[in-house]
Amino acid sequence: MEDRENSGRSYNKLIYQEESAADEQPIYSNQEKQQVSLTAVGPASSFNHYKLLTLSLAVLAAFLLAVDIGLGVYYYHLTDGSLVRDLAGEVAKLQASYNAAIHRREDAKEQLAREIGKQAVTRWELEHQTRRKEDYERVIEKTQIEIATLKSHIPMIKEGCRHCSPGWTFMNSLCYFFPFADTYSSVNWQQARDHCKRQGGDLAIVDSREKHLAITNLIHNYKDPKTWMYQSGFWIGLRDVEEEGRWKWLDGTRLNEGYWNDGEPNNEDNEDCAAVYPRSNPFKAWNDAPCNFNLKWICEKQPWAIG
Ligand code: 2F8
Ligand code: CA
Repeated sequence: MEDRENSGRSYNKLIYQEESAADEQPIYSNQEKQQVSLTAVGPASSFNHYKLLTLSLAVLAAFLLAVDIGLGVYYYHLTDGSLVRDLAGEVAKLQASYNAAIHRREDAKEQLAREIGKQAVTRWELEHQTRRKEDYERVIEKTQIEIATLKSHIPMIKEGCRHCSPGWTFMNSLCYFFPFADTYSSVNWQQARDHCKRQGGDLAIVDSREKHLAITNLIHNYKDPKTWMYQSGFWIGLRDVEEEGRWKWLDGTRLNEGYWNDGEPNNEDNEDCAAVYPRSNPFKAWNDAPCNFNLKWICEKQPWAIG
């Protein structure tokens, strides 16, 4: 209580001093004033701080309000303004172009499937044509060999025309007949011999190397790789029918030099008749076969008088 009265007195004293400060001598020195001010800092200073705080809060509130209003305006523009409409339009356009792209992709897929199908057909056709081309090439190759062979026969035929019957070939001073044409079917040994005899000849007697090479050279081009080797033989006039293993030509002479394949003659199935086969090695061109087996044959006969 006493303190409060003291402080009140000090406060009145201070006011009084301020009022009379202009025309009176200073009662206190500066140092004393400072001491007075320090003793008077209490309630007045707190009041200023409150004012400052209030003012700051008011400014902050005003600022926040402004931000709030700004955000509201911005949000309005976003949600209700042209920006949103523009974005919605863009999204719709993007959706439309996406749909169109999907559609185009589906179309492209179908087109691709159609093209793949066409390509497969083209590939099959190409394979087919390639096979046909290979077939044709084989035929051409075979035909060219046949043409060459036939050309090589021309001199013999020309000569044969002077010395042999039509269809017979003149070789090594004798006339030979080869039933190469398909019109001649295969026959057994005796039927073959009968055919030759009807033409004024007999089955060929191949009793010299020259004759043998001329014959094998001629039949070589008639080798059919698709036919079993033992079906592409030609009967000749050689048998061991009288005595097994004692081979004799039709003119009664004994066989001197034979051109048997390896392991032949083997009389495998009562094989008493000899045949010549188109072989790459002409020195292994003979085989003994059953006389009732069907083969082609080779006839020979004397030419007309040479002169
Ligand atoms: O293996 C050789 C053998 O081959 C054929 O018989 C499987 C021949 N047969 C005919 O020509 C009919 C055999 O003569 C020949 O020895
Ligand atoms: Ca045999």
